[in-house]
Amino acid sequence: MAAPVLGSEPVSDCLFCRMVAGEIPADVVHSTDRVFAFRDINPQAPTHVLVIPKDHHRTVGALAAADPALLAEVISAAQDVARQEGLVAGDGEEPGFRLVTNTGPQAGQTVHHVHLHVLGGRHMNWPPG
Ligand code: D5M
Repeated sequence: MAAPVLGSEPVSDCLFCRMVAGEIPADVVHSTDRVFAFRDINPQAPTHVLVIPKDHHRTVGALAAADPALLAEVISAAQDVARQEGLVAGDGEEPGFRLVTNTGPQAGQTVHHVHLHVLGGRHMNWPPG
């Protein structure tokens, strides 16, 4: 049996672990054995989906260090969600989407379970606020 990956156990007071466990409702758009995606409760664009690993890792850097294959699955799922939402080239007149992962307080990370924001459906400004 493989050794458990440090930091991957569900955390009882983690909002996103509780959503994965079905204890808190989620508007789920995509789910696999290891990845979960649901609509953001406070959308910042016509499409705003959060893509997370089901395992608990605090940040994208922690996930990359502990389980790089899982990080690749999360990014691949984000691409699947974008395609599903009509944001990939060929699906619409002006397709495109942005992937954001806030890391740490200065970047505005409020939930300490790594998540990719998939944002699309409107023009995005640069630099971001
Ligand atoms: O992003 C954390 C995001 O999590 C933020 O955009 C709101 C979202 N959020 C918080 N609670 C919920 C629930 N219950 N459902 C869906 N989305 C939620 P961050 O980058 O950490 O600021």
